[in-house]
Amino acid sequence: MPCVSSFRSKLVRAALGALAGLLAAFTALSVAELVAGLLRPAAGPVTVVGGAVIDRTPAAVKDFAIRTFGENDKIVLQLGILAILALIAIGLGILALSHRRAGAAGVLLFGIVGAAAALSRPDSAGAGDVLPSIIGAVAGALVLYVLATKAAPIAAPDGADAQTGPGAWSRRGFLTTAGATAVAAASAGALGRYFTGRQGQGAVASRESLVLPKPASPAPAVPAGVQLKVPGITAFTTSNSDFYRVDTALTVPKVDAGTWRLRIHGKGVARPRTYTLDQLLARPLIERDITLTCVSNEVGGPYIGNARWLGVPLADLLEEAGVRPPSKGGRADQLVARSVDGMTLGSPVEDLMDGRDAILAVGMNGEPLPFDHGFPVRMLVPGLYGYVSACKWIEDIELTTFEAYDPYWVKRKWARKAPIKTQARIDTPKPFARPAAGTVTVAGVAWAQRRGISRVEIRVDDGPWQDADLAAQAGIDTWRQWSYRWNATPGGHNLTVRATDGTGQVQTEQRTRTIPDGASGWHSVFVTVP
Ligand SMILES: Nc1nc2c(c(=O)[nH]1)N[C@H]1C(S)=C(S)[C@@H](COP(=O)(O)O)O[C@H]1N2
Ligand SMILES: [Mo]
Repeated sequence: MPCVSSFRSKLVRAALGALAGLLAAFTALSVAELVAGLLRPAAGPVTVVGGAVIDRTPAAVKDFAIRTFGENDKIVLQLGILAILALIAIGLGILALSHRRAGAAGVLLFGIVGAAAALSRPDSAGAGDVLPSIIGAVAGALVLYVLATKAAPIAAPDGADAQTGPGAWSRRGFLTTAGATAVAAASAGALGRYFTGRQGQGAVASRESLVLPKPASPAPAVPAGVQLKVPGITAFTTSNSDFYRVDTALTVPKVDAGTWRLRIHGKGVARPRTYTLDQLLARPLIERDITLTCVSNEVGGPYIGNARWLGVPLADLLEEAGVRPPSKGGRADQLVARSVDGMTLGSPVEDLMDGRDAILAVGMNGEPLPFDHGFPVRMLVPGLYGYVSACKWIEDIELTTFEAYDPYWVKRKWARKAPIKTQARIDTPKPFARPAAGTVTVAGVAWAQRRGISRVEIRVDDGPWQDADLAAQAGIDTWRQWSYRWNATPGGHNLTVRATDGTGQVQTEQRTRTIPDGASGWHSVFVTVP
């Protein structure tokens, strides 16, 4: 049966090629991980290619990714990159069976793509960053060449099914080499992860040994009534582990507090300075409850959290540096904060010096900042969305103008200035809940940082707006809880909420997208009362 046999030999060929290609890719990535672990974990190929993809993703696609995958967006991206690599590897492996050199060259080409991505990253540490991708690719290319050589006699049409003779021998040879390669690559990967972990240990130790000083100006006592006793309502203070995380970092920067420095310089800075962490901690610290919100938060969305932050008043440092706000003749109207991973965020100097509690935070809910949230120091400005203010892992502050420089997200079509919009969210009942008829407590949070919340209203279906009960207000920079006792009648109902800020401005009904400066519109929830 010549047909079956040729089909089988084709299948064997494809399987051998696929295996060789996948092993080559596995080797390339593992060796790259080892080299990156020794040099700089952030220069690993999946990290740099992922980072380069994030940098080049159009705003709308990114918004879609955040909306669809939420905080898993980075994992989805990395799995996507690995899946594409695997497909290409299989193709190159099959190609290599007939064209060894071409297959190996294909693997090398990917090394060059990785190297180019590494150099294009804003946090690139220079030419050394190409090494993980290049050395990994060379190892992968060698593996593919050798495996293709070993596979050639088996894959040859006549050798494929031989149970004895040269075919069997070469099959054994191929499988032995393949197995040894898999073991070696896995070991290289494990060693790489070990070195990566070791690189972060200094940072972990510096965080564990950090003792936060007592604030010179403690946060005002939180009024007892800020937290309503309604099941299902969001906690007034978000714990560090529950706090949302939004950033572009594929590997969370692990910064050693001992070697960390913050530089302040630029236009109108009469006295540029560089601070150590100890120098910042020796200054009078303030502690404040501040609600941080992401501009990518949809109406009713989860990207908001409230914490007790401890830090240095930013305006003090700016004044010491000789910076004046534009209204007092200052030459710089934009402050650009830069992080160790090359992210840039720009805030209006006027806002930072208008008396609000803009801080360089070192503490979050009584602990040093978690690595995910910017250890050792991050910026935080009440009233501004995170992308124009809340720089994590900050290391550089440059005074400049909006005219002269567009930071990361502004280059990607988000607004230059983005004060937080008034919003209200229904936390309970959840969408499509089936509460029993009778009294149902509708409750949630509302926020309008810097303005505060003066009123929250609920509307059932097309009925009249009814006042909700407001919890105590901790301050104008935090969210405020509210609740409404609804007499639920059987049927489907739409519950809508709207807030009024402290200036008397009613939250707009007009729905907008998150791009370019934050979503607006009323949140509503549909429930069915059985
Ligand atoms: N270095 C760095 N800082 C950053 C970002 C980032 O991507 N990199 N994202 C910003 C955005 S968009 C927001 S909303 C806040 C989120 O802070 P969190 O992750 O601590 O909640 O961090 C801001 N600071
Ligand atoms: Mo954000």
